[in-house]
Amino acid sequence: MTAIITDLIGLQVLDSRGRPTVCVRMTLGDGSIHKVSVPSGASTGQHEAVELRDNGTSHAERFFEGKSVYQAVANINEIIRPELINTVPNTQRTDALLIGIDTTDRHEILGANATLAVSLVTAKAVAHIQELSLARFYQPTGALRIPMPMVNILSGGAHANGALDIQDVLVIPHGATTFSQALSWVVAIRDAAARIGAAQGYVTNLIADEGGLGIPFESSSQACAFVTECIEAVGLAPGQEVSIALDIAATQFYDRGNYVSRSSGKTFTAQQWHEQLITLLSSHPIISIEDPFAEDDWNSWETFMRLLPKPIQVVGDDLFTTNLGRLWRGIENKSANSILIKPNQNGLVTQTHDVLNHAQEHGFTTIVSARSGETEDSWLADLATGWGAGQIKVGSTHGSERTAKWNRLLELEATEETVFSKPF
Ligand code: 2PG
Ligand code: MG
Repeated sequence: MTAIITDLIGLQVLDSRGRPTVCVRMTLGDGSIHKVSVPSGASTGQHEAVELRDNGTSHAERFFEGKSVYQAVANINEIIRPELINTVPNTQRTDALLIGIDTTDRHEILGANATLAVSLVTAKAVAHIQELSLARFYQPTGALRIPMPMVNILSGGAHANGALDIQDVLVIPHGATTFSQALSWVVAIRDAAARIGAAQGYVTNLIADEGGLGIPFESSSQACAFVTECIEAVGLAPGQEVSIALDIAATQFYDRGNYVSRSSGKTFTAQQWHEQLITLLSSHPIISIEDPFAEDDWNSWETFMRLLPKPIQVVGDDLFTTNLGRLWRGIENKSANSILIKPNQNGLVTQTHDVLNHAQEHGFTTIVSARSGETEDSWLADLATGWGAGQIKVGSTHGSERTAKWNRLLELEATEETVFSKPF
């Protein structure tokens, strides 16, 4: 039988930060080989599925500062492999098997880095058997919807050693008519940021984890004004053709009810922080804001949604952690109107897809997202497209782990019947 799994091997590889991560290789009876590597976050939410690291266990060695993933790899090779060998790959069955082996909600025993790798490689293998790309496996017919990119220009927070309080200042090139045009605009803006920043006397060769510039502006407002200037400098119209998106990643600087700004040295109550954000939104061409409040500060999210000064996308990342239960709460209480979809926050492909579908059914926009620690793998681009996510967030245009995803989207656009998604 050519469609049978003849081998499954887990191994430890490195991510874009030089930290260990899980890779898995599945061989089928027809001799084909399918590989998946999984990403890893830095600004992780506490409700995410558990990324198994060897810290403090017998597997840990003195290298990799306890961050090795030998236990997760052993779980693939010793526990999962025997269950899958000589079976026909099937995504539903694999995910059910993984849930059966590890009944904890957050994949604490096997590790979400192990489960996601196996879950995804199964999807890749099934797509191969059907002679489809992963994107076409999820959407076999009709024009594929290439997602609108949300691209990092400036980085702060956990990705740039706190250069800014907020984590990302990004741009959305919503006036572009094709993905390749959108990407060319963003590359120009990113280059302009380096050029203009240097001319203004900033150090612009500090490249953050996701390829953005780690310029230590005094305030978020100054950073937004700078990005607006860069959009104008390349001849594009801020607000009409290209707008700003922010990832505040507020969980990172939340402390017992307060938001503590490192750059200004000020501590804000939730109410004061709300006012700061409203001023920011009213002063700049911002159309999307992610994690404006901390992951469990639900009340502040709900008040914020009720009092928005203009219609914008309010995205839950740490708030939802790609978890259906948390999404339900957010839908019922109108805590946000958009969700970031990160497969490794969830740990299983079928469940991640379910979360995305539920969000869309309830009028939420969906943004499929990479992590700050990435690999050269490009499956995310196929998932975002095949699932009709609408938007994709991959970091900046620098770094092969980022361009692998952009380049895959360029390939899909050049070789398939496609339409380019509008952001909302
Ligand atoms: C985020 C992601 C990607 P991390 O917060 O949205 O930018 O960061 O992977 O570190 O959680
Ligand atoms: Mg985020």
